[in-house]
Amino acid sequence: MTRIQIIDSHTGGEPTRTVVGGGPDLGSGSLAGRLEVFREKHDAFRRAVVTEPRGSDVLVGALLVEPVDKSCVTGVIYFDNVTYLGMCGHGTIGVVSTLSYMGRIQPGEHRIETPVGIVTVVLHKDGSVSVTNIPAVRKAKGVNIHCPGIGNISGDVAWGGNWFYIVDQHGLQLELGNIDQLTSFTWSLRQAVNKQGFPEVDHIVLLAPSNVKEVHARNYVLCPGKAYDRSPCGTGTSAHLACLAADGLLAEGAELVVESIVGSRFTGSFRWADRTAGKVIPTITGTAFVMGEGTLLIDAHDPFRWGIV
Ligand code: PYC
Repeated sequence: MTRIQIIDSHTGGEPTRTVVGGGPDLGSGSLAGRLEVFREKHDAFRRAVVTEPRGSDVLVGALLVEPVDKSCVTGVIYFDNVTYLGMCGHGTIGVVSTLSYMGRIQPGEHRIETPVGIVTVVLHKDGSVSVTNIPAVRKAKGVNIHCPGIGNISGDVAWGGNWFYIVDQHGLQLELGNIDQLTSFTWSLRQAVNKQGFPEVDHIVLLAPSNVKEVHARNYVLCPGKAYDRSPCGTGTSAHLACLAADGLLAEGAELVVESIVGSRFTGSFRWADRTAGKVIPTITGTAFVMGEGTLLIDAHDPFRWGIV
């Protein structure tokens, strides 16, 4: 029997399963290198942790690893039901709350190493967490896509730790009751964006105004494996901030409050990293709650021990 120690949390409704023990040996290379070892040699471990029958399409995994940079409290590699993520905002907030629950960190500032760079986090005394992300940037503005069955759509392609196509003119109601329609719309859009010059895009963001006065935008975010983000998506909000900054629609240091399709909120802001290149350093604040801990058991006789493939 193989044993994997996990702690489950959710950030604004979006779950993170942090692997705190029993993970595969990925060596001692860079985190980007170790992510590739994970992908090439231990993909069954990813499936066992986050996919059915132990997990579900919405679950994001976070494998804690030794950081290369010893000023970091941990290294972490994120993964979901189909792939690996360079960074994950809701996941980082979940990891910080998990480390706090484990007694590994106290309120204050800490550094966490990810495959795409080091992020700085602040665990606030009230339990909320601010993540200062790696630089975000808009790659292309007003990218016109022809989507079969939908028509022509225009959106921005931006990086916030993952790649996003961000659309605000879509004519859809961002309501939980419309999840099937939103998912099929964004899934078609993703195929079209990928075929029409942007193969790197693996998340789609739909934006709309919110009904709540203090909230600046509501979003629906499609993740790589077709699940939708229950949180407002930290890397998606980072990419959104890069677009607003590039268009001069949000000032450096001003707050952007974004709500997810389930009504949970992140507050974001940015500072310029390189104004000429349009690069910003986003900070995202949200709250996670630890909701379970345990040991996953991998029984050598179980035909579905590595997930249903
Ligand atoms: O919060 O960055 C995020 C995220 C990515 C995928 C799901 N959540």
